[in-house]
Amino acid sequence: MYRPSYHFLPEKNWMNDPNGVCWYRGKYHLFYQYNPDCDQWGNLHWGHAVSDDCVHWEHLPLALYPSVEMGEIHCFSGCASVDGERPLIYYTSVGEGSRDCKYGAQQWCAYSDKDMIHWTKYEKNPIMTAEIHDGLKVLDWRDPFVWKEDDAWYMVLGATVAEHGAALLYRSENQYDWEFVRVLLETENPGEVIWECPNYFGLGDEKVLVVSPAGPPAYYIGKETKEKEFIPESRGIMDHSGLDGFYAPNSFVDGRGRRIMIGWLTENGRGEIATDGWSGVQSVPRVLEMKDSILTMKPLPEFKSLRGKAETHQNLEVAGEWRPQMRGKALELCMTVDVAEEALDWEIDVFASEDGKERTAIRYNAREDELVADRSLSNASGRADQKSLSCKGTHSEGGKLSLHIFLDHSTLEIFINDREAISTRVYPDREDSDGIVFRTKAGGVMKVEMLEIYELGAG
Ligand code: DQQ
Repeated sequence: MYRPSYHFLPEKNWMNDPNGVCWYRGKYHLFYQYNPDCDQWGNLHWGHAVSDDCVHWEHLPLALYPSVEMGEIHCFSGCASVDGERPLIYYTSVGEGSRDCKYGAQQWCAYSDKDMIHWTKYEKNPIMTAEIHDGLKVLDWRDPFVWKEDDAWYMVLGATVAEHGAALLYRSENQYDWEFVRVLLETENPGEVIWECPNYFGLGDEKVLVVSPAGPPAYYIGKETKEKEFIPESRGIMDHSGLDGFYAPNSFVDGRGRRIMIGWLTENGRGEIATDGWSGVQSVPRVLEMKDSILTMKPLPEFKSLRGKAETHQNLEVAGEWRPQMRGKALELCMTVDVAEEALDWEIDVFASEDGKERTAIRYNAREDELVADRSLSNASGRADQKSLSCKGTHSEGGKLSLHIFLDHSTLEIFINDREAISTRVYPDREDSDGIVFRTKAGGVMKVEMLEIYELGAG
């Protein structure tokens, strides 16, 4: 009932962060944190899948197993580095006791032939231990992200430094021997005691640092000096969900030069609903672009290939309640709503049962220019998490709000004005919770300039 049909997920068991997402020899590769034993976090391996279009995936054998004989019990998150002589995986190796993830994490490497299927752990692992920081106390040190620049290789790692989330920068001439360069950036927000899964890349004329601070993934846009110092100029939220939805995103550049990002759609919203042999979903991949120092984020256009039956409307005026004909639990909705009029609140129910008892409301509060995903009735039995998620300030310049929404049984991803998103999980229990309802308060008229609804086939 809850299992998505067009999102990526393994056949069974636990999955969390996307790892080592990359484009190599004409194919998209997706690795991911995976527990082959059960549907709970633990015993972390790296799962692997391959795709021609980043939409339809083929499962491949597990890529990384913990080297138990070397004291490793988890292969934590990391990246793939595919522009050297042979493909490499960099990841964080975690063990027990003095090798635990808080104090004793190490950075390890593995290599493969061009097939990317058989991975061998590098003979001289670890490639880095925390001693590399020369006295600087670095805790929860993990999640390597590597890129090549000029004739050198660079890596950022996430950590806690002096109780602050931080991203640290390293350099290597040969991919295996690394030196610590500096703390690239520390959070200015005292609530963020950790930064996980940093991604650092150039986009347009800017540098972007994306971090997962055990909350909504954030990004900094800034400039870099010749000495590789990062000077942030602005900060934004990529997705207003974090551990309630979209977390630990990983990005790469594909053969068409696009920066594509995939994030883990967590299962935390289940509340009292037990998992049933599987857990975790990967998001619809997002294309990132920079326009006038503004980061934009759009769903990967290849997802259009999944579109089936369609319903379209133009210049629709909704007063009271209106239901499109289309129903379903695997749908895409694109719309532009006129939000120029100040006091007009409205909502769109998705996953809505015929009697309205089970529904997820996507609500617009006009005065605050706020979009809310209200999960209070998403599961009629009340067993799932009912917390609302919201985006305050939708950047609806020119009085137009554009929403691009993906529904897939228990996933909800709302792209807001191509700039940010609310992505989360909902667990509708009823067969008939497949309706859509547009609603305004009495006297209000919601002006929908354009609405397209598509059925989406399996990925
Ligand atoms: N998940 C991994 C860590 C990472 C965290 C462990 C983020 O490497 O920091 O499963 O979700």
